[in-house]
Amino acid sequence: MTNLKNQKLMLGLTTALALVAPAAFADEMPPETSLSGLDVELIGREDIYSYGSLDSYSEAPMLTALVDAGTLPPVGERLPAEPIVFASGAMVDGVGEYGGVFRHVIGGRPEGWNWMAGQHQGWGGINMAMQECLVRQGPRWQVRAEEQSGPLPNLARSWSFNDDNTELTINLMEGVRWSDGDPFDVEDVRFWYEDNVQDESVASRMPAGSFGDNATLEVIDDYTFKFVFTSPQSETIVENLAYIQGCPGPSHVLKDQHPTYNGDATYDSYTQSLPNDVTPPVVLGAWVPVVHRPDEIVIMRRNPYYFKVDESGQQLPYYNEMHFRLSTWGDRTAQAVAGSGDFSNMEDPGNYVEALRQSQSDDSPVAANFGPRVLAWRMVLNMDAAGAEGEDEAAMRTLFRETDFRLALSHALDRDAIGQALARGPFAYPYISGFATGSPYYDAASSDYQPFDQAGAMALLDGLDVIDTDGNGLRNMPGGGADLIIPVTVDNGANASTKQLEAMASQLEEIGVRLQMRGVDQTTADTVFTGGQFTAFFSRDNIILPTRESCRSWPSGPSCPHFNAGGERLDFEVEVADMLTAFQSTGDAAEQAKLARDMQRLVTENAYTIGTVQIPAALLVNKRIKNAHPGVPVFMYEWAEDSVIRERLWTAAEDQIDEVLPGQIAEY
Ligand code: BQZ
Repeated sequence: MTNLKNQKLMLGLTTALALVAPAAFADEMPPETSLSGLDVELIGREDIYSYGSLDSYSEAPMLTALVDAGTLPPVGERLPAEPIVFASGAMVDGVGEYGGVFRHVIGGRPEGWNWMAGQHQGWGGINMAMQECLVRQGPRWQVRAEEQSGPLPNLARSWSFNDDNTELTINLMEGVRWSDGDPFDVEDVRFWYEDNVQDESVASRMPAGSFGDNATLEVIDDYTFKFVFTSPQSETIVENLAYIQGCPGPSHVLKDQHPTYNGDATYDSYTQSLPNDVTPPVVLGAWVPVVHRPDEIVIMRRNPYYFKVDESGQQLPYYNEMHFRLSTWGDRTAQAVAGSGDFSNMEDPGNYVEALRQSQSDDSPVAANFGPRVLAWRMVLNMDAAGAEGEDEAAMRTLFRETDFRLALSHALDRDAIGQALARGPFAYPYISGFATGSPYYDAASSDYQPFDQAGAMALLDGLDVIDTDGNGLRNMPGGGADLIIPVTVDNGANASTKQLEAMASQLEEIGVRLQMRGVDQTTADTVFTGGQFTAFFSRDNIILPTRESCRSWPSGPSCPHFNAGGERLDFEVEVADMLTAFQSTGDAAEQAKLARDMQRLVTENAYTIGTVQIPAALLVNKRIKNAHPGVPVFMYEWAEDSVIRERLWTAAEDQIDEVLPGQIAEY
């Protein structure tokens, strides 16, 4: 996989491709202006962290007091024999000082702490602060191209395939403990996979049967297991074991709540068994939620059993406390620019110009660096006609299965106008479907562009007998049916989404198609989308890798994508599904790039989703935060909250923010 950050290489590749590859489509993508700036020194995988034992370990002074009081075992007994050791060479400000608070502001709200059952904790980095996953993707942004051999290890320390790549043996770290001191071991992984992922009644982030074409798990010993596949796989499949899919939960807490082990439990009671108003949950992450004041704040305290250290033997993280102020996504950027928050992914172009203006001043608490375009917006049409409730919905979904219908909607869009409605300036670029241009798999020459063409759009609808038979200005369903009014669900807290949907609606109205916006809160939007409970759905998605939250955009499993969950696959979808399987089963980067180009061609020429625009994003981190490496992308292999490696961040004593709960740890 070419390295994401090496824009010069990418630019060279793209130029080379443009010179060599013939124009594949009548309408090629327009030229793109990149806003990404920084050149960053790329390093090796082992230059970030490795596993090993050190001569001695130390801990945050507040923990020593608890050890002296007999509340905690000594740090050497709380750490694994060979913890993860972060290399100082990759820490721009070196090993850190303990203490203080890292201040997040987020727009989401904790749904509950049972992440294995699909509950989120409010997004914006809170999920990743609590969860640790088998492998890790975020820090890969800084790994040089020739070492991009797959995900980084984490709880899974190493893995290997058998001769014909049909078995993947995984070796777990030994001696890791949950935040309540309970040992992490293979039973946690088995419970995650067999009783959450593979149990169709659990809404896990990895749908049943979607991993390795329904792989089975075999336990070998307390720290070793293997997946057995029905067909050969490759390193790529291991990417699925990263956040958000591959993060085991505490089996010693949850098994008793699961219907398979408790006859009085239901799947609903299981999902709700770790309610957001009961703290602290048991976690593996660097910080533990100890206070949740609804709509106000989640306060997290360091996890005394966290299994990572710096090269001097200091147990991580450095911050004793992490805050998640429960506000809005726009306020996250406003507070970062004002200096009252420490972090923001700038992703609402509506506030880009003002945020950039303020961040340019010398005394600004933050600096803004743009990356490539990784945030893309699209409307998906539910094509699962068989799963529709009622004749009208079934008829609408049947119409959505017509490629000419989707192409008509795509051609009806003036994407330049939508981009400018979002934010004046050079930010927006057309998005059709498939990979965003910031993906290493994006290829402009393989992208069929649907330019603004109202006449062409109307001709396509006429050809489908979708015409205005009653003269009221709205086209009717084929055969003189009902007016064509498409309900579209959208997160009403996502300004950039609602703005674009309004622009899209007014443009489609011009060709006689009405969108009926259904605004819901973020948690409902997430549930509606992943449950396929919508006619149409508008959202922002960052389609960079076909192995991350793949069910949101690709036919990557029996009930994927969410917008054709149970439906019969369209012909091109069958081809894309086969390409995805081939993509996961080859370790050959050139073969993967070709498969990705073919997937991009199919999903764009068939308007699999109805894209609007894509934008670059900029990461804002307060200047008092040390080790926030310059150039961390908002999203590449994962969101910046993972890529910036928060367990390595620290603030000098004189700049630390006072803790709200000094000296405290989670009490179970
Ligand atoms: C980043 C991210 C970290 C989810 C969420 C949110 C959910 C989606 C998506 C983003 C938020 C922030 O994105 O917008 O900048 O901090 O959390 O997880 O959009 O509604 O379901 O996929 O990641």
